[in-house]
This record gives sequence, C-alpha cells and structure tokens, in this order.
Amino acid sequence: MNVQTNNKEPRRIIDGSLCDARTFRMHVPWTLWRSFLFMLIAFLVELSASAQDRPNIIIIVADDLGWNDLGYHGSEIRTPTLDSLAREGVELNRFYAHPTCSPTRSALVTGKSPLRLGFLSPLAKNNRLGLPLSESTIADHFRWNGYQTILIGKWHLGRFSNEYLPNSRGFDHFYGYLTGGVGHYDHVHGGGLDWQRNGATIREEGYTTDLLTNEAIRIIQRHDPMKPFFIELSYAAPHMPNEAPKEAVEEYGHLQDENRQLHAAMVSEIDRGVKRIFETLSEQELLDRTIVWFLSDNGGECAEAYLETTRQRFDQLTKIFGEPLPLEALEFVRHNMANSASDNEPLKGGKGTAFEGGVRVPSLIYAPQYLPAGRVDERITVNDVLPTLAAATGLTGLDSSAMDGVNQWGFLSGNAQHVSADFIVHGTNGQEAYYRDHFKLILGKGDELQLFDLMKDPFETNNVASHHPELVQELTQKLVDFPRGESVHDPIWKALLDMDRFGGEEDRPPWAEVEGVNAGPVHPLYFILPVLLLSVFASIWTVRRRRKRREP
Ligand SMILES: [Ca+2]
Repeated sequence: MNVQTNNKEPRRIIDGSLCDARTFRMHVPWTLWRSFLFMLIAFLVELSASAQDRPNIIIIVADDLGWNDLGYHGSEIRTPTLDSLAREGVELNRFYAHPTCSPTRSALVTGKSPLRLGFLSPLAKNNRLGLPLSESTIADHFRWNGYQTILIGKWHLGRFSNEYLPNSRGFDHFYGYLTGGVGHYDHVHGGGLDWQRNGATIREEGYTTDLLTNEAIRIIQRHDPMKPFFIELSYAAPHMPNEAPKEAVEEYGHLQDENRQLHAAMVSEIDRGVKRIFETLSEQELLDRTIVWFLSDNGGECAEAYLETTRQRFDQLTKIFGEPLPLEALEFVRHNMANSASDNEPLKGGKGTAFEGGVRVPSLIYAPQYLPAGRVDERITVNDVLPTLAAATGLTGLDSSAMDGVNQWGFLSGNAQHVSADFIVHGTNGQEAYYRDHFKLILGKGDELQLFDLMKDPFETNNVASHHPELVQELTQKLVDFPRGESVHDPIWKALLDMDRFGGEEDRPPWAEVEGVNAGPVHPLYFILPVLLLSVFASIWTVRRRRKRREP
C-alpha cells in the first residue's frame, strides 16, 4: 500500500487500532498480513486435518495376469494372500480392463475410454506421443487434494519427451520403468536399461517384483504422516519374459510345461509381494485407513490369445525357416506366442482380443472398514477406478461428466444401485466390442458380427445376433459413432524396424537419459530382406512373362 501523508492526527485504521500517520505505512500492511497469515494457517490446518482424515490409496496392477492364474479362480498357481483378500474384501467378479497395457493405463489414470484418448495398442518405445498433455491424471487430482503421489513400476504412457514422464504427470515420486516391459533381472527394454528413480538411471541387482515391493514398503514406512498417500504399484510381472527366482520355480516343478512353471512362479512372487505390503500396512497401523485395489491390466497372454489364422501362419513360417525366425519382428511374435503361459480358462481368447479372456480380468478391493465383504457380479471397469476412488476419498475439482467411467463407490458400499455404464474395447487384432448391460456386441475385421448374452453365456459360445436385430443395429451404430481421439501411435513400420524386446543386451543409452529417438543398430537382415523380396517378385514376373510368350 502506498500512503503518503503529513497529517499527524491519529487515524483509525482497518483493525480499529489507533496509530499516527508516520507508522500508518508500517502498521497497515502488517495488520493485513497478520490477518491474511492467520486465515492461511487456519485454511492449511483445516486442509491438513481433512487430508489426514482421508484414506490412503494403493492401486496394485499386475501385468498380463490371466483369469485362471489365481488360486481363488481355481488355478494350480498358489496365491494365498490374494485369495484371502478376495474372501475378506470385495471380489470384483466382472471387472473389465482393455485388451492391452497402454490403453488400460490411459483409462486408469483419466477415467476415460482409450478410444477417446487415441490409444489403440501398447505404445512402442520410440513413439513420439503419449497420454495427451491436455489430460489431468489421477495423480494430479490426488496431489491437488493434498495427497503424496507415488508411481512404482511400469508407466507406459509416453516417454519421448520429458513432459510425458510420470514426474510431469502428477507423481511426486517415480521409481520404475517407462516402457512396455523389462527383463526381470537385467531391467533392459529394447536394448536400453530402463530402470530409474525420478529421472536418474539406477543400476541395481534384483528381481523386479522384489525391488518394486521394497520401494513401496520404504515409501509406506517413510511417508509424511501429515498427508495421506496415493500409490500406484505397477508390477512388471507376470509379463514376458518368463523369469523368476529359482526357489519359486522349483515350487512348480510338478507342472509339465516349463513356461507354465516360470509363469506360476512369477505370479506367486507377486502374491508374496502383496503379502509384504499388507504386513507393512499392519506394522504402520495403516490397515484401517487404506483402500487397496488390485487388478490386472489385461487378460493373460497365451497361444489362445492369437487368432487361429495367425497361429497357422507362424507354424508354416517356423517349418520353413526354423527357430528363431529370420526377422526380429517375426521372431518377437513367434516367441511370445509359443512361450507365454497365462491361462484364461474358461474364458475365450486372451491379451489383445476383445473376447472375455482379453478384458475380463482378476480384480478385488480390500477396504473392510469402508466396504462390506462379498462378491460383486455387476460390471465394473477400469474406466470407473478414478471416479470411484474420487468419491471414496472426497476428491474435489474433477469433471466426472467428461469421463466414460462412473462412480461405483455408492454401489460398492451398499448405499446405491449399480450404475451400468456402456463400455467399449478395441483389440489389437482389429476386433471391437460394445457392452451394454449383459449384452456384448463384437465387430471384427472380416469376422461375422457376434452378439452374446454374457449372463447366460459368459464363455461366448452362442451368437444370438439373429435374435436381437434392433439391438445389434443400435449397438453397431453406437460403436461407429463413438468419439475417437486422434491416434497417439506412430506408423507400425517404425516399431517393426526396432522391436520392443523385453530384456537382453544393451545396445544404446538408458531410457531415462534420452529425450527423443533412442535408436540401436539396425539388423543387417532389414537391408537384405527388401532385396530378397524384390528378387522373388522379379523371378515371378519373369516366369509369368515367359509363360505368356509361349502361349499360342
Ligand atoms: Ca499388460
């Protein structure tokens, strides 16, 4: 305030005290400041108190965990911790994710359909775009509401420029990796080390599940007690490559398939990690004010996840060329198809498909102090996670009307009806599915149109499209009309030239140290192949020409 006066008479000022004009300049600002500071402190104390009263949140994401990979679903894989959490918490029996990693994660952090955001498939490691920068994330919302926000594990929502990285998207703390999958011991993706803490590459020994669990435990033990925390613990397992500690694999020595032994061991290690997280919550006396939501990001990967025609083509190629196939891109697909060992039985299909095995995934919520225990058979989707947790914690500032997901907290806590929101998934095989109530329409490239009544036919065996022509027409139109965002994906040929390998030798700088393209050496076969193809076409053309000449 700029007050200039020579008046020596006492003046009454804002707070009612008297002072002379000489001190007026000093006292008015101080009095105002004092009032302002008092209000600010009161506001912060109130905010802090209300923030402290809010529950902590831990979302645990397993990568590519299949329906029949859990003990409580009848699997031969032992998961005693997750079994007891499902029994004592809320088992989400019809929880839906999207068919692959990045689409599900985009929905998890925004509450929006991946199609609206432009996500159709997993992001390749050098992809230029990521989660649109116009989007606020779940971490932004929790942070703005006074939470500590932590991501531990996989991101996979953009790495090309720093503005897409977790620390730029609402997370106070990030420990883990940016791309679609790393070697579980070497922490390498696509030729570059992909392991960091808040932007700084770290080289450390250890198995991904153990390291990520250790970090989560450290964070829980050392968190600021004046603030609640939001942790997304996103495990690297049981995603390929099949790697697990020897002792864990030995527990499954009785299984015939070696890949299934490894896969089972990876799942059991997650179960042990979850157990350690709960032991820590108990030690820290946080169990009664923490909500834990466990989910898989898509269905399990296995041979059944690939279309029959694709499998046949690769069988033919393998017969001709043997193993490994000559091109890295082909070998990558063959290897994953032959060695991935999830089990989605009795659901149809798997990762990448729009069939139930690709999208109906294991999920549970453990929050006995907030939610009555039991099994929920109504559809809840990964799109619903943000609006549901926002309601659970009283987050403010969200525009839930812009989301495709809906708040299911009232329903889960027994205070409201289930909200049946339509749900759309896009498979990497070109399939798309539209869910409305218990009906599911599937449109596929070249496939016949299919409609299933999932309540009567959860395994998608009986196409009832001909019995419901009007519903088919309506849902088809809904699928066609759905507002789709501009694709975030680079052309596929770029990814094929430099495949996303999980683990293996380093041939380029660590991912945390690169902004932009991180290119490794190009395989000589990529130059030889076009020459070979041209030779084949030239031979065919020559043979045909000669035949034509001979024709009378
Ligand atoms: Ca996944």
